[in-house]
Amino acid sequence: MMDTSAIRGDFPILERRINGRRMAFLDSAASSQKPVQVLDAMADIYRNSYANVHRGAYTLSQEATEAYEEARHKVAVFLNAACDEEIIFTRSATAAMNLFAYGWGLNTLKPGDRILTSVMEHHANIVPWHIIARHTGAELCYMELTDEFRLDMEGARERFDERVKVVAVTGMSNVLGTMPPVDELAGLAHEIGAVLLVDGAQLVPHAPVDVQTLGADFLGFSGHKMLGPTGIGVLWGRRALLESMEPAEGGGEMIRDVRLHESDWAEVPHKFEAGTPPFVEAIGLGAAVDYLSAIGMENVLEHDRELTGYALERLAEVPGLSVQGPADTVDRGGAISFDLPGIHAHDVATILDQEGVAVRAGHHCAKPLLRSLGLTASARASFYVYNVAEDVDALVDGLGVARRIFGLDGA
Ligand code: 7TS
Repeated sequence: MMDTSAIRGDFPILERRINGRRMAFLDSAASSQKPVQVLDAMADIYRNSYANVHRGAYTLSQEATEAYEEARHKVAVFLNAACDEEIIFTRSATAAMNLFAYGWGLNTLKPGDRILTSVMEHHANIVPWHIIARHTGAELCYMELTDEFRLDMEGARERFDERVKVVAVTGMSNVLGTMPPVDELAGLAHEIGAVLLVDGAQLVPHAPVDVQTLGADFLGFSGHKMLGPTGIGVLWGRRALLESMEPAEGGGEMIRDVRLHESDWAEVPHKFEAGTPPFVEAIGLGAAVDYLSAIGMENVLEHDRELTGYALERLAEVPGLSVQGPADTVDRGGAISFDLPGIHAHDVATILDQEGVAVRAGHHCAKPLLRSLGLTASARASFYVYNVAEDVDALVDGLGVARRIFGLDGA
């Protein structure tokens, strides 16, 4: 199992006090904190080996290029990708999803085709499809949820027909914590000849992912939610599909030849990495992957599950509070959204901050989902490798303070 106190020692920011209190950082679903190993890896490049990649014949450029390609290899191994070329570095999960939507969707979809997604998606897996649907005449369709906040597979099955060309679904909801059955969705998608994109922004940081058994054809995620820096993300895709896909951006580094009126693309992955890539950030992500691999992703998942189970139990003690998400920890990650009737989520978050507890409040960039739940906002606590039971206790104590301030404690 995990040595949480040793892990906490690697995160300098956790020593901070907030409003005079021990900090309980419960917003890793928005962005995680960074261990010294990641900070040092990035500082080392800037201090000792910094020059643009894939250009110079000189030593610094060669060292930076080697470190960048080594980071690609680390990510490939982390995901068990068939080869390093299947790893496309992007700016973020959002950019990865947009790259797929523009590169694949814009050039493939036609009027009458369908894009199938779910109501629990983050805007990053909805809005690009609105744009692509507008450009191509394809139609966006949705899979719904059950009353237990799971994907309604019975209803979903009826949506799979020959009109569906792409299924784009989250691997784990950032609001509900729900982890839909990706393998089953992959089977359904492939039966009708559709491709499956998994939004792995929450899944990849929190669970072991083997792209050779996952069933997806494409997977997008961000570095900053998995201990890495901002400004780096990944689109993994099956090599043959990436080779047949058009680039979404043109510029330096992505070409084999450029003439006055046309150009030819470089091989994957470079075809999709126009311009100077965020290579220092990629190297930081490589260090984050090393860190997570040393812990073991099975252990990360188990740790999240234990904390989630404990938090669900403790939150049930708060009168009136309702959790939006599965009530148990089966196929459920550590993002727990809740509503405390009588107190707006932003007030909850502000009072919790006074108590040193950081949670997110709002629509979580999932407005269609919040609307379907009859909410405009909720508060959300989310966990990662450095969280401990004491953080959950601080959250529950803080909610007691909020209830007292708002006169909800029955006094
Ligand atoms: N998909 C999911 C499921 C997400 O949770 C997020 C970010 C994204 C895509 C987009 O990732 P980005 O790195 O490109 O921004 N989710 C959140 C969140 O829940 N709170 O802040 C960001």
